[in-house]
Amino acid sequence: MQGHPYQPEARVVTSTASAQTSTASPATDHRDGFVPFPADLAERYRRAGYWAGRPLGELLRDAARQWPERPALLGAAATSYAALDHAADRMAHGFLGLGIRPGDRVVVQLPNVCEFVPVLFGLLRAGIIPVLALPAHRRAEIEHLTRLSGAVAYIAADRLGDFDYRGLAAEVSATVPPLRHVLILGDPGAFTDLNSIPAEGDSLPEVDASEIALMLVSGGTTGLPKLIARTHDDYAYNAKASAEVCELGPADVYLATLPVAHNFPLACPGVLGAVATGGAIAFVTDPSPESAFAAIERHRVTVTAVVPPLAQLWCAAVDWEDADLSSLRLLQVGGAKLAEVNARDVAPALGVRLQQVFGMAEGLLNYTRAEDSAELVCTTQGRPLSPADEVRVVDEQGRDVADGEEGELLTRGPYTLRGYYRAPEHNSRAFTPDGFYRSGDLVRRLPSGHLIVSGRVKDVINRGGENISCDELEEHLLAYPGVRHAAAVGLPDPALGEKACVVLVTEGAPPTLADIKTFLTERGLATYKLPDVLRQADALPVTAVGKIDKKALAARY
Ligand code: OOB
Repeated sequence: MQGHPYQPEARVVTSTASAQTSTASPATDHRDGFVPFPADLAERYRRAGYWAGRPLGELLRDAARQWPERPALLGAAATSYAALDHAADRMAHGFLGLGIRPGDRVVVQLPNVCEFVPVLFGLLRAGIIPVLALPAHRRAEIEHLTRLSGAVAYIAADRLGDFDYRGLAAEVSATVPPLRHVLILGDPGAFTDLNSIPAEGDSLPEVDASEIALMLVSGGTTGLPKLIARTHDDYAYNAKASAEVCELGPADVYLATLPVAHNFPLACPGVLGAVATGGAIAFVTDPSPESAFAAIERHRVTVTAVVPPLAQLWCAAVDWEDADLSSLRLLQVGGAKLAEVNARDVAPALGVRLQQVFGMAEGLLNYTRAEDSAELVCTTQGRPLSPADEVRVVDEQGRDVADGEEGELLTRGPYTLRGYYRAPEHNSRAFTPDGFYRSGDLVRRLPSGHLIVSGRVKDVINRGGENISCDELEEHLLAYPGVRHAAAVGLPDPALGEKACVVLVTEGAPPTLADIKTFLTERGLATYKLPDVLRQADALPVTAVGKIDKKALAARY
């Protein structure tokens, strides 16, 4: 198919694979374009016990065996682990009964609702690969993710707020023919009711733990969003080791406050960490203090994860919201840099322990620990989760710098990807020849191993924890009539950390910010990528090599 953004090629694509070409038909085998862990390292991770060789679906099986009567999901009513286990099996049979096969990809775009959990485990148990889209994604992203993954089905809720996902489903299924099934949670309209699919079957397929379990969407790269294929082995380790660091257990109640398709609330330790340790899980679709505090009080929530702007808002809100937050023992904050002054507020304002988390969907996770001093917790973004995480901090020439000096963070380890899915050309730049992922983050490392995030070299705006690829935004802006040059830059913002500013060089009458927002929305771009500020310029500053000088540009405004 023409214009496919990936190269369907050999079964195993190395990180230095050649340039992209398009061929007559898209690859349908899920392993085409997957970059596996090298065999020797995989063996080492297995032997050291990081990889248990058990598929993710078994996490729930084990929990149901160990704690059948304990609450797993806290919705309008509680669902026990035994009931959740059963519901996940029914889902798995239902998907297979529709003709979706193991290895097929399914785009899942559900809000933070309890039903997400049986859907996820149903897919995992059937060996079907969920591609986890964010509720905020719109036509541009969903169409791209569907094509890139070669998805055969799309699962969404009927609506969230004032957005109707059935309209989006209609558009995407019209333009991406391999999409054969649209399953809707709620009122299905013209589509299939997710809860009506046949749900009986004799047996489920054997799932190989070294295979792809699910795909996460990367926010932090150039151009269109990339897919991160996580294996059962690596993701189970990610969730279990994170649960251990956070001392999660059966008495815990985890609240999914951030969108659950995101790695942080999903597996750091999040929903999967809670399942692995028999804890209960509650969800909110609205993270405002009003709604989240009510959920914390009602469900006696003990742990949750937020982005820095939300942490700030929650700290302020204790002055006007009188909910009982006494059950909360741990507040994880990450996704963007938490300023030290705001970090110092958390414990006294909310009466919880703060944990800073510096992570990425690509893998590496850093956590501050329970035993760390208040100083470390408030001034660093934590240290690597695993003893097998390899972290290098390098200068522009790729040479390791001394502790305390700033450099780019490179990493490799038992749960860090070895290449983006179906992106050989990008992979040749995003990884070193020996397989280290170039994070694009600038850090300083302390002798204790703790990292302080000090900036970034990648062209991304981190808008309150949501990463916006400048390339992607600029590409859309250049399609606006009369726009000759476009540049997106992050500007400091007290609430968001950074806000998105676009600078345009135009012919004729310049558009307003509202014009640009309408235009981008019509092009199907997710709302969190819409600019906050628009500036007009006669020309854009360029560097010595002729690239747009983003630093100079940001300094101008
Ligand atoms: C998390 O994952 P992503 O994939 O949405 O974003 C990753 C990027 C990082 O490379 C870094 O640039 C930034 O977001 N970031 C932070 C940070 N946490 C993430 N920058 C400064 N301080 C932090 N604490 O954002 C994510 C995934 C798992 C756990 C937590 C966060």
